[in-house]
Amino acid sequence: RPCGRLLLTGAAGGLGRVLRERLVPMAKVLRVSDLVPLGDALGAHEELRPCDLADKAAVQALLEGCDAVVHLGGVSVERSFEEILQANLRGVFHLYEAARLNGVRRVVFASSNHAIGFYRQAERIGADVRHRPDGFYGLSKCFGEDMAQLYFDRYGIETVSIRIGSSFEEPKNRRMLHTWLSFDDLTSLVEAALFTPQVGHTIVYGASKNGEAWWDNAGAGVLGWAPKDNSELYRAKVEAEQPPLAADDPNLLYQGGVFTTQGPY
Ligand code: NAI
Ligand code: 15L
Repeated sequence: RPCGRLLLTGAAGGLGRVLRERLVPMAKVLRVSDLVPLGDALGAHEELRPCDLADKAAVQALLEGCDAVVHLGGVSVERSFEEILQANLRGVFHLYEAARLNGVRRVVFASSNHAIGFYRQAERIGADVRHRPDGFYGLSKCFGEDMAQLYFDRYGIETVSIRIGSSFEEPKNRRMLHTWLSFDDLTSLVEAALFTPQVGHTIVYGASKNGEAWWDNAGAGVLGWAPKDNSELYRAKVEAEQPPLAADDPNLLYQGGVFTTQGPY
């Protein structure tokens, strides 16, 4: 088990539940945390630590004794600015301050394609383009990436920011045929992000080896990561279930799809 104590935030969420199982072989102790109850059943090498990311003192205590963090916790869709402010903006500040104060050297940050969601699907972009958030949620991921950069430049805390596309069991619609990240590819990416030496602050797109990619993924090379799964396997099913999109449908125009039109809440 290459990591000593590894913290997983957002452990009760969709990806948290997937990674909670899959991170077990990577750490001697897995500390799992969320705002909502995680149940009482504990794995042999698990510690349960409920915590609100908006509570600075609580987050400082949460990171005590940890060697690394996989940070999934927060609001994961478009919501009011106030909600995003607490969980994502304050939350990510509290996390990095706690990392600094507790000597935690590595963070894997769940960023999102919605940090660049207003790029058109016709564009092929790298991780070095200007942010084009498609809402307050996407904006909070831009902030998280910049926070990671600041804490690397000032304090040497390393982060891999993964701009996750759409990580679900299967791609759910036509847009996700481009953005899908399988759970196996997510796991190998998080593992590479945790254990590759000297990543500084690396931004990488989290997408499987799908047919038509929108993203040039130099960060993947830095991590020695290559995805294995391919959404093409699901194309026939998705296209049978979902009629073709109209030419002006945001799900066909923008990389962030319908997030470009959601809110304000
Ligand atoms: P999710 O919404 O299922 O899980 C997020 C978890 O964070 C929830 O269990 C929630 O209770 C917790 N949380 C919310 N506010 C909190 C607070 N104030 N304090 C502590 N915990 C809090 O989201 P999912 O799909 O598991 O995503 C995980 C992470 O990955 C999120 O940060 C999301 O933004 C990011 N992401 C996910 C994508 C996906 O396709 N699933 C795509 C892009 C990014
Ligand atoms: C995200 O950032 C969300 O957390 C997830 O629920 C999906 O909506 C995903 O992006 C997506 O763009 O498909």
